[in-house]
Amino acid sequence: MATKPPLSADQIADLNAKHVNDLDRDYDHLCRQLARRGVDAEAAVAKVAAFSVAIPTWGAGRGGTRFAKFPLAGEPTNIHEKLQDCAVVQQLATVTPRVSPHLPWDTVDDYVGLREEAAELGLGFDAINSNTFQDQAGQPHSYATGSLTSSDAAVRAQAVEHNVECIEIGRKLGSRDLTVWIGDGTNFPGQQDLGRQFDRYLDSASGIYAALPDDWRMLLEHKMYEPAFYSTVIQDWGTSILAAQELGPKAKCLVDLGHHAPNVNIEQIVSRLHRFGKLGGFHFNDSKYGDDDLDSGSINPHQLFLVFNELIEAERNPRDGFDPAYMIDQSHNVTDPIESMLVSAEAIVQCYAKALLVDRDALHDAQDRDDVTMAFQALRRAYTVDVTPIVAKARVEAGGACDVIAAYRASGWRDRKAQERKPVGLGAGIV
Ligand code: PSV
Ligand code: MN
Repeated sequence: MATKPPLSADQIADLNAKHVNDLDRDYDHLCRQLARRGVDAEAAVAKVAAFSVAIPTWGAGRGGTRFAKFPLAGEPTNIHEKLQDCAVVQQLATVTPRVSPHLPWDTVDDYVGLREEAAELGLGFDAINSNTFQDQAGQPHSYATGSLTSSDAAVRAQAVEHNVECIEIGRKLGSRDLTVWIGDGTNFPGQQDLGRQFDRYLDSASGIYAALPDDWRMLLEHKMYEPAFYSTVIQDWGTSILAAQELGPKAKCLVDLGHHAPNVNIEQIVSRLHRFGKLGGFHFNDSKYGDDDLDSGSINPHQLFLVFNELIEAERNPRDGFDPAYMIDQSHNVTDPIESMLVSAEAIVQCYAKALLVDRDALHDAQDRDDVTMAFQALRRAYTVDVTPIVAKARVEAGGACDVIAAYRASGWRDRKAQERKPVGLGAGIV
């Protein structure tokens, strides 16, 4: 398995050659425009250069729905190939230096070796995601009745043990967060006692919490519904923060942007969680109806901007600390996953950059004077700026591509992999 970075720096520089003059001109023009408003574009470039978002190993493969998966020639079929594809994303986008693995999907015999392999590709490991939402071959007990909240103590013990094993593996990989999402819930009224089910969750989760190293966090991910369709145990941020408060300071809440009721004010949830020191992380994606799988910023980039606006407010007023784990969590059903991750990373950084351009003094001053129009204008003026040159400038200075999609397509990566990698079978994908 080749473990050097997939593309060479010269290749990327060659691909950039025809864009850099235009980029410099566009960037200078934007700097002058922003300077007239008293906004420092260079400061935004520096912040963007320091920003990063992890990418999910499972996002490197073609996803699917419960109906079908349509494989892509050359898509990765194991963790080693997934790491290579993630390395391509990082080389071109430069803001995705870590991958978030999912166990047991990414199980290997040698995790120390896997960490070295990733490091050679220029990657580290982010939060470990446990999986007790499906049965695995050879597992003694089924999760058909739930996992951490099952009425069967042996099932609960198995689910706790899996999470503890995830922590042990994560230590070898250099992670410091365990993300726990469970699909537990019910499909019928009366199927389970809603209160006792939550009690069982708290009891099992405290068993996992007890195994956390001192510098680790347990990120509790809520989701309104799916796979359970009548009730879900950890269904919203209210239940999530109650559980996190009960468990202790190392337990935080993770907000997956697609896991809320339609039209919920997610930016306000961000603010609330931060207020009580429980904002642990994000799964970025977008959603039109009830899904959680569309590409970040593809449906509602304004919401993403407003979320970043709250994150910047939180960073400026860190209270007991501000260190959320950012990760993309999407299912790429109809695109080349590398292209989706490149475009999504760019959309996320663009919304961050726009939020950086908000004139905070003007915003706070307008808020204090109850000047509604000017408060909204402070946000609108930043949102309408085309920040492409700021984002591209930071990326090119970090050795990445000016035009990420053009560079990726010119690299011929997927066609080469289609020749080398074994084909993927048909079947249902991740829902
Ligand atoms: C559940 O829908 C989720 O958002 C969780 O984060 C899972 O780990 C991930 O998707 C993959 O199924
Ligand atoms: Mn998620």
